[in-house]
Amino acid sequence: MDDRATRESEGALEADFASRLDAGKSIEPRDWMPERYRKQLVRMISQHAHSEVVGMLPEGNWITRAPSLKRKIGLLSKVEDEAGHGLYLYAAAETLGVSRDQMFEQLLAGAAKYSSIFNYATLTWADVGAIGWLVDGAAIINQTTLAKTSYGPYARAMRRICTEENAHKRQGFEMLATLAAGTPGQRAMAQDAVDRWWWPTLMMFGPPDTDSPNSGELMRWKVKPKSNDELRQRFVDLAVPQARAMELTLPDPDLRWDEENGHWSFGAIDWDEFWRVVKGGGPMNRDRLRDRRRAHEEGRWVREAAEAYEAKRRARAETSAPS
Ligand code: FAQ
Repeated sequence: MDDRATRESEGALEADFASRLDAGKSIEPRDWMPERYRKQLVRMISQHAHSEVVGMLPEGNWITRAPSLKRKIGLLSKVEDEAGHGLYLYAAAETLGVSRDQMFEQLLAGAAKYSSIFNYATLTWADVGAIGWLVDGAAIINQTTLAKTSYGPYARAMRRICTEENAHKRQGFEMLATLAAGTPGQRAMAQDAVDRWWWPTLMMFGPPDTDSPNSGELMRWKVKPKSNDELRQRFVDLAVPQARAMELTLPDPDLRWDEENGHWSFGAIDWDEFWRVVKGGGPMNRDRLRDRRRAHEEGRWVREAAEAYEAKRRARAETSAPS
């Protein structure tokens, strides 16, 4: 094919891609897509997968210290769900031509991003409740919109994940509400956890729209249905009445109901802190990577055993296949 014919056929493919998006149809792995669309999805889905897997660490720390059997079972199952979410998301990213090994390599080398929120320490049991209520609550707001994202495998993974995250959020709220209604010491512990997790949770939604280099492209391609600031505002609007229901305060003296626009207006976010954490300078960045590397090493025998089992199964299937 000469250059002109190639350009014309690429133009037709691009037009077809654009019309699929305009018609609200999903893009599937075998469909043609612009290289940049593929790259943006790999970036976003792999970061999301890493967030789920690194996100197991702060709460995982509390499994052996849960205050009762009931709480231990609830937490254990939440952390297991997060491993499953990582799995769905790595599988969705693999449909775009990147291997799971490549993604793990980038994470373990410290070259991949994951959510800033998981670089904060879980100091008390109440932090487990605050993560469920605030962090899972924020993740659901973001992920419910991503369930309508234009890339089919990502959208389907999101629908499944959102169902489970909803249960996590409710579990976290119930834990925190129980502490808030408990002894003065328990109540203080719940309030302290909310004071420490509130601002980092608002940062989870990413930089303000005016400083978000990827949003324009992602929204044009219907990968990201809503902007960072829109989702952050929606989260605040839902969280304020929930905090009030538990009689806990949110650590923002500027939080006010705005009659004019019908939203809660909130104070300035410390974006210097956000970028410090994203660039590796948060309180727990080094610990998280160290623990993730160790977990990967300790799981090596499981991966090797699974591969050996699969090789044996294939060899057996080949020898028993009719010739
Ligand atoms: N942390 O241009 P934008 C969970 C980076 S899942 C670190 O606005 P974009 C479940 C961003 O990557 C939580 N980095 O980027 C759970 C970009 O850098 P790059 C994870 C961040 O993609 C709960 C740069 O800043 N959820 O919590 C963050 O348009 C409890 C410029 O930003 C997802 O990943 C951040 N917070 O919007 C697990 C959802 N924010 O790559 C365990 C899917 C931004 O150009 C326990 N992702 N950056 O070098 C998204 O919706 C989007 O990617 C955003 C960022 C909203 C995160």
